[in-house]
Amino acid sequence: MSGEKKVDAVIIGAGISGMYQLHKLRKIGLTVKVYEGGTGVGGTWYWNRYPGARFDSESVSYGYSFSEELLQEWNWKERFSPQPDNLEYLEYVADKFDLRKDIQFSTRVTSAHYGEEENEWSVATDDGQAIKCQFLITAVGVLSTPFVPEIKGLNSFQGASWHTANWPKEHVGFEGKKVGVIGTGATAVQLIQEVAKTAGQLTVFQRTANFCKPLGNSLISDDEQEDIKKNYPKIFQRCRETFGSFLADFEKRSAFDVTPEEREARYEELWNEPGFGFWLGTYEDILTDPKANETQAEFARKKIRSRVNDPKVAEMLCPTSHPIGTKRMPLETGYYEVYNQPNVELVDIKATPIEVVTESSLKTTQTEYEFDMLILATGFDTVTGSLDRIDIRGSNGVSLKEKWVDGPRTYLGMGSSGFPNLFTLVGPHNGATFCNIPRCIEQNVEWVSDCIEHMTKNDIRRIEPNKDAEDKWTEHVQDVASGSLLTKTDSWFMGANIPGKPRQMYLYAGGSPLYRKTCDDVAENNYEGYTLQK
Ligand code: NA7
Repeated sequence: MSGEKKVDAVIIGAGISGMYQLHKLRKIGLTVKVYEGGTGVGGTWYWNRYPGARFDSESVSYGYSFSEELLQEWNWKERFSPQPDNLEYLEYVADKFDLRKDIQFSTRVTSAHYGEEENEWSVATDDGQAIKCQFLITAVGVLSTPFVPEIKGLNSFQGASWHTANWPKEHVGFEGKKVGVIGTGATAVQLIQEVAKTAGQLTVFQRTANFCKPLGNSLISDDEQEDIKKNYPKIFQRCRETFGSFLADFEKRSAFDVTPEEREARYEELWNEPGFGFWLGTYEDILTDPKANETQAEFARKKIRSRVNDPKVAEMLCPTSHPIGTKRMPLETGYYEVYNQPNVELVDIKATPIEVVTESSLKTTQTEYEFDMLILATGFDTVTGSLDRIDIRGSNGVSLKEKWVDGPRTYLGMGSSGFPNLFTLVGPHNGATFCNIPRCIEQNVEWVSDCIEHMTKNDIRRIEPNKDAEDKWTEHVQDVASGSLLTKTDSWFMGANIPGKPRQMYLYAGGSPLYRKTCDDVAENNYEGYTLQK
């Protein structure tokens, strides 16, 4: 290796968390180097350029809250902002805070090894460079390692083919094309609505039907813009108080505290309201009581049936295999109506599984479909995937991936014992993974920054989670989820979308306010559960 350098902190990733972490550490006076695999900033919004990609959080609740000036300068154009605007916003932030000068683009970190003697991390990158640092901060994202399932012959396909998270920068037109889409998760739902507008023929391969609800997007008027800018403190305060840091929050009553008529009326209201209210703003027992859950699930199925003309197709689109709300609910604009179009076909690949992909087609057990384009909207190796692809080794050369072979073990989702001075932003078991993500990213970044500032001010050189604190937190993460229906569903929350991945809860499901309080208490009690050394 050549050109070994040294900085106080290395940050891996220049998405929303890495960018803010860089800004904060610079303010404390640290020297920082950020490595980013893409050619620009933006993370999720850099990679996911597929047509239809947009926020499913309200734009006003999504942007950074740390700079009043930024809040007042930036105008969100749509209630749920589309990807090109989101990327433009993050590029604007990078310019405004002059972030790029400390970011090395088109570079991936391949390994990071901790050296006990010098209390330093040695970080290597795929351009053959090396750098040393005291603090290693992963800002690698939750949904950033695309998952491509093993489908026989997939590589032999000669037409255009991409995973949605590797969408090309150039314009992709669907006019008159025969397009296949595999998957019907939140990504596919956004994409399918767009492809169906112009494709000659669109065939959607669905394994599991999802509960989707209307997004309720609209343009933000000048008057609304003015109002939003006056109300940012209230908006962010609201986000600090709600379970998932969204604007919506659960009601403090059971679905059975009201009459069936009242319940239906409430579901109707939530269905028609923009955003996630129908998911995270419903009765408090929806995610714990199967009977309560079924009242809402059946309401959603009725909505689907009322929007899809062919009863057989409608039934294929009605989820029956999991409780409503136990997967991230895709938000849609005319998704169900797409299946009324003559150019769109839905294929149930549980009934007729995919057998093989050829140079120009996909064959199920029943039919062969010819395609010009085959799109994989098959999700991600979530939460741990992007950490696993880096060879991270702590004290005594122990590998993080190997330590986590039966599932992650963390303290607060921000670090792991045996890995001193490593902070995993939005890592496994972290409150930020089940959250309106930028809101919780800010909490993570601010907590880590305060911790590092505390260390520098007090000449503390090393911080490491204690094994018993880690054991307790890891157990707590599973306990919190165990009472809920979330654990009953095969979702990416449970790692169940990846063959062979240990099936357990990867997110902290205790809610943002409790997570925030726990982290604050730990810091106030002199970083309880950590060992700090001079
Ligand atoms: P998701 O939600 O993981 O969805 C992936 C989709 O791909 C889902 O419909 C899967 O079906 C399908 N899939 C996965 N593997 C296969 C195979 N082998 N064959 C057929 N179909 C398959 O990912 P998204 O990108 O949509 O959304 C991820 C998050 O991004 C979302 O939660 C939002 O937070 C934004 P399955 O349901 O597993 O049967």
